[in-house]
Amino acid sequence: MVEENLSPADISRNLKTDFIGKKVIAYPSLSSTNDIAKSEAKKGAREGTVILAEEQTAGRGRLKRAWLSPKGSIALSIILHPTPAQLPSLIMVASLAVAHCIEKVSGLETQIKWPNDVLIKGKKACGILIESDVRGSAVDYAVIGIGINVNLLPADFPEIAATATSLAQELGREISRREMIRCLLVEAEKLYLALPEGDSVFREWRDRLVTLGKEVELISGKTSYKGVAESVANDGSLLLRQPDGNLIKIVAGDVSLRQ
Ligand code: BT5
Repeated sequence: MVEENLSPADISRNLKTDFIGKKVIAYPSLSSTNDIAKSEAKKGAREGTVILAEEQTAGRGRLKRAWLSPKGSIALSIILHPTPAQLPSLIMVASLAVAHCIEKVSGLETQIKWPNDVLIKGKKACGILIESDVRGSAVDYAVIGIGINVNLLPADFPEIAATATSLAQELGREISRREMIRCLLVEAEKLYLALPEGDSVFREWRDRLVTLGKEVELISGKTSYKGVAESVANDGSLLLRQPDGNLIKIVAGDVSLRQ
């Protein structure tokens, strides 16, 4: 392996951010960085605090699905205090930060798949889980959880071998997780701070979505929809043109692209 365990100082030293990553709490092993981030947020952790784990033993995806994050992955969570209006944009901030940094650090091309995956050559290299606590009309806190397959080989894990990839698998060599994490924190802050300035983050996210213009099958809750993924709204929901011509708006779901 290129690196041993990462220390908070490795991440924070001379980091070019104002608040994200100024405080990093690192663990060799954790159940889920999102769970610890949520409990730190409840205890009043300041905005930008990052929870990092070398491995997760109970990493979570959406809808209680498991997220595999053995040693060699990146598993981190960032605590933020967005406004209610910014909440739906956090998935855009996170996926663009990951796409920018994979491209910058490894030179690999990425695709963003609605709503929360970053792919390389059509396979999943990263998953993002945003969780928040909203009280009345105020957001108490939000947590952006990011898992990236960096220096692991999906072939070693039968559950994901067919659908996942990693940076090491695509490059044929390991890369620096430290460099990738530092890049992610800088990019995430830049994109987050750009949110109040207009819709540039939304437009870049929309334009990078590999899902748009394709025939898709979409499962949302217990319902399955077929149609063409026509566009996205600026709250992040997908606009699906059904075969009967109806356009429906879907807030969350799983998409598979049809051949
Ligand atoms: C996600 O859910 O993709 C969100 C994953 C978020 C993980 C981060 S790691 C830091 C933070 N702490 C946490 O506990 N979670 C966050 P979803 O779209 O529901 O996809 C889950 C599905 O992805 C699983 O059912 C598997 O099929 C697949 N999967 C699991 N582990 C994977 C991996 N390492 N690489 C690629 N695919 C994986």
